[in-house]
Amino acid sequence: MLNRRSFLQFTSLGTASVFTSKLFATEKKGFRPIVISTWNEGINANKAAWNILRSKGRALDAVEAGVMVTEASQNCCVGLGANPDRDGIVTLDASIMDEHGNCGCVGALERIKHPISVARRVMEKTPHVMLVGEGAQKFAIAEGFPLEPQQLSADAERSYKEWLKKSEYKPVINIENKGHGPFAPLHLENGDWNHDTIGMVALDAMSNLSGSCTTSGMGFKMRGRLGDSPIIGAGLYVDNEVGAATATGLGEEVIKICGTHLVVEFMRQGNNPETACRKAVERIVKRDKEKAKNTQVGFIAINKKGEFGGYCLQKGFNYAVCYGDDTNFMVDAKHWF
Ligand code: SD4
Repeated sequence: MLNRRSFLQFTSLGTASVFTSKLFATEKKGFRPIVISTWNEGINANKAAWNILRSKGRALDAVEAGVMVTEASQNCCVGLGANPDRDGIVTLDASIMDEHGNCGCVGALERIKHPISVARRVMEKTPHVMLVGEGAQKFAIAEGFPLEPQQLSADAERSYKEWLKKSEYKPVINIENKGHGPFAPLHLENGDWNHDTIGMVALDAMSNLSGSCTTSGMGFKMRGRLGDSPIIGAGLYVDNEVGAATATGLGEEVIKICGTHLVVEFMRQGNNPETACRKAVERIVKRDKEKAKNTQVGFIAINKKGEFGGYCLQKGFNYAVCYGDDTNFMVDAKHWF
């Protein structure tokens, strides 16, 4: 069996994707601090989060700083460069949750670069949990967030024009790792375009958990549509006694089972993170197997010990795991079908 030292050497070679939380579950090893996040872009996001965690910073600060990297990136579909709704407007959703069970969310936010930070302000500065649309934008401006120009990125514009030819809404499985829109891949040459969502959960040196989730939602969605990402218990949930989970994929299916709350409750019952995620995936399958066969949903989770895991419906979902200066690697999640 690999000992921890040889495992770390192995992971630093960047070849650890064959390992899953099973390894940790069987070895009963956890890590603290630790941060995990969805899809390939999670690697860069984890780096920013790790900078905070490694110097004994708060998990909440780490999960905000981490996903801000993705929101600001020109090289992925999260944030203002992302695909628009079917009316051609980019609308962003985000949620954040801390170790005290405080949470803040924004939905259908337009022209603001960092929805995750607005979500945090909602949590910290208002008596509410969620602000949406015009009201969320008004609040952001009052808080000093600049209003960005209303214009599609060149890539989103190209995808949108392509989409308009058929105007057909059809989610594409693993679009996050395929390209920029339902007609992806458009930008796979350099492997850059691979997102419309990032979810991140972290455990800090003080043993506190937090999580964040930020998205442009499904490309070419109906105007006004919200997915799971800004909904506490669906796209994100944190219980500091137990663990934290976040979700990606077709938000409607996640909302219907209160996905991340369910994952955390499964961990509370003693399941390790991977098993908890698998059981939530199973719930989606049981509800509507035929639909599940053509849908992608992925969950990732960490528990209070720093054990981690993920599970998804279809092959192709991966997540980034970081618990050391040189230990930041991708894991291919196990899949149901
Ligand atoms: C949504 N769950 O809006 C998001 C989309 C997503 O990777 O996760 N894409 O339904």
